[in-house]
Amino acid sequence: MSSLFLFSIISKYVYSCIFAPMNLEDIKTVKKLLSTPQKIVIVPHKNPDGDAIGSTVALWHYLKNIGQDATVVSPNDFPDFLKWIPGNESILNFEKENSQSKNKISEATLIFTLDFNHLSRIGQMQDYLNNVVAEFIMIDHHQAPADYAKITYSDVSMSSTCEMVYNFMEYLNDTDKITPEIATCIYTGIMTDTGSFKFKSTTSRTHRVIADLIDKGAQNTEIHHQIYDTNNSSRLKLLGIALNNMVILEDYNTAYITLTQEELNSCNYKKGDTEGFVNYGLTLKGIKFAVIFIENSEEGIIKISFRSVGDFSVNQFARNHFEGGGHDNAAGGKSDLTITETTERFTKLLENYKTDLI
Ligand SMILES: [Mn+2]
Repeated sequence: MSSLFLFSIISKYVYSCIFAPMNLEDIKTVKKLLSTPQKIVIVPHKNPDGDAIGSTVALWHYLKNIGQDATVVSPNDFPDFLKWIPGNESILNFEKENSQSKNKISEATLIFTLDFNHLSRIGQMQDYLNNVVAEFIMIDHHQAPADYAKITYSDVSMSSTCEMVYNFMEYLNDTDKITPEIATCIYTGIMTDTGSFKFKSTTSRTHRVIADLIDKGAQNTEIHHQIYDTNNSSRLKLLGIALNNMVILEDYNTAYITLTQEELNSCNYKKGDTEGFVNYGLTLKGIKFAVIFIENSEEGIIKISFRSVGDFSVNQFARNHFEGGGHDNAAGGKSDLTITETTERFTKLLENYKTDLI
């Protein structure tokens, strides 16, 4: 056997492991499930972002339109900058509409979990989902999926769960059922998860999907405006504090930002206000690793976001040191130490990564 031939077999195998479209058997199973009336609950992760809300609400529209009984139940509230998404008003908040949410979950025959792959990502809701009879369908692009779903559509090469929801509808031969509302939801999630189509996960296919969504009624300029032009003076003031606090560690091509609870309070902090702050570190020339540490007195922890450019895997870094994880270039984590102790520990850890970062 020639080595070239062997190489082509191995690379095909590796390719099929990394890039994982839904297999035919799973597509058949989904078609069969959706050909009979189901009671469906769709769940995003806790503290849902644009991709989590976009994908769950897009799927909700689609399932309703094909005659299914469907409800989105979110583990908690979602940020104001998403509160214009068509259909967002139908989302049940598990924390605030607890008994209604529990009823929907206990009656469910089918549960979709979107944009996460481990039930620990849904907080208190986990206890209820562990004990249901419903079958699970997971659609997600994070690494290391857990094994709780009957159907696992997991593909870490995907830009977003929203792009996967588009694929999901394509697998079911239903892209002609994409309404302007669905197109808007999917567009929003792809846009927010790709940093407006600039992250490495953005492929030519992503752009083809986006083009089709515009053809199907997504108002792209309006969506950008709704998501990004929502600053108020207190959020801009908070950004000012964050940038002022930025520490640049040139030896490690790393920049980090800290925000204490007191600083947040001084700017009337609301959930979502610090969205995107971490990315400012990466706009510095030469910086490969950017981090933000945000104190949360209520939970008694420091919440951490990690971003990188290039090969440095923040997913691994967050998993190894800060009880978190995510993607290669974007991940989250937490620390039980004080904010000063946390940044000290972080800076010390960097010594072990010097060769990866220079
Ligand atoms: Mn996502």
